[in-house]
Amino acid sequence: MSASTIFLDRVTRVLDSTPVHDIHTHLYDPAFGSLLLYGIDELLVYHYLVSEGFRHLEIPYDRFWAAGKETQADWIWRALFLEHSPVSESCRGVLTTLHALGLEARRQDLTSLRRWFAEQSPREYLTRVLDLANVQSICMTNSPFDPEERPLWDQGFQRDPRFSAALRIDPLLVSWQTVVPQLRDWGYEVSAELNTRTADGVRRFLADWTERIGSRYCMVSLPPSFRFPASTETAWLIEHAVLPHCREQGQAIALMMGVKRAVNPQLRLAGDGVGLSDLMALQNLCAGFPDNKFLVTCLARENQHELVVLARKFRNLHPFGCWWFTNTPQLIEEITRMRLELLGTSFTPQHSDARVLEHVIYKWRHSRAILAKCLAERYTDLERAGWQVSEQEIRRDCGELLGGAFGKFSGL
Ligand code: RAT
Ligand code: ZN
Repeated sequence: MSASTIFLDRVTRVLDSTPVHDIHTHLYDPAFGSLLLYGIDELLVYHYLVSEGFRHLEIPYDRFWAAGKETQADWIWRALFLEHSPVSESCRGVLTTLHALGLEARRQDLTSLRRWFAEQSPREYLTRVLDLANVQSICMTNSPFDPEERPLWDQGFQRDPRFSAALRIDPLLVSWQTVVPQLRDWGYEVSAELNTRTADGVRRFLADWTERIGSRYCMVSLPPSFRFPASTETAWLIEHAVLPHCREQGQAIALMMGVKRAVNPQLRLAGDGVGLSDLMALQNLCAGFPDNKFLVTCLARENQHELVVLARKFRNLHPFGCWWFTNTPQLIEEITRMRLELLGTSFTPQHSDARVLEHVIYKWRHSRAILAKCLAERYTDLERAGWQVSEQEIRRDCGELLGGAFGKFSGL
């Protein structure tokens, strides 16, 4: 057996047995009831599959959205799995998931698959799925502006310790004018005018929600047009409210850069696109605010190298994840290799972005396999350079990559 094959086996074993902290998902604590999505229909109407389904579907968008979830799932199943081979990453994900659950996609029709999921007892099923994915903790995406989740936070509930919270503030930063009346309604003294009182009001809002939900970090997704410094509401609010709030809390701000929302609004959630970000803005933030910590992922492939180089210059910058359109085997491998070669293990290679519970199974299986390959390559090269890598060192490195480095950086 070649040195690289031996390492691949060793690293695969360690990675598979190291529980991961999934630092960004769209899953919910089971207390949120129907907001925690699971089952075959949810898997099939995942927006990654919807956009692929419409490559083949000839029905009008309106008809698709007016149909029930089962009908939508039937259409997608037929278009992407029966009439064409399911070779895309999102389709393969459904198959990996069913296979891991012991279900045979070819033999069972959707009716029998639906029956199987309906028979699962939700609490035990949650544990089974997390075990299959070897996920130790799930970080949610929690928005005070979401009318579906807000009432439960207001009311309070018994938390599942496996689920932590992250405060998502997109509307605050990207559509300030629409948020002002809402904040005022909730008792915060803000005005459309950007002044000290407004900054104080926003900071109070952020502090209240950080406490209410036990948020670990603040988070925002930004369009390619984001600039900093700039005479925009977004830049002003970041500088005068969000960054001081994060410093006060000792927390990081997560910036997800490069999403073009609603490129095709007819596709709804599936209609967002990608654009090149100006990472000069990130450089200015990292240099101008050394006491703030920036967790950053970029959506454009073309931004990945600059992001990694910036992280070499600024220790208050931590790259994370292969986000959304970069969450495909080819790009995960390219990005992960680049990060390992330029940053060692001081980054977080992946998050699942799961929207449906079972997503954690395939996203982590696929990503762990690629990470194993990239890491084994690095160890093989180290041995060629005369450096023996011990089992304990492999464990340490895998622990850092699957959440340890993130925890240290974020002060958790
Ligand atoms: O990956 C996704 O599911 C996207 O729709 C987005 O939610 C993205 O991850 C985000 O957090 O904005
Ligand atoms: Zn997300």
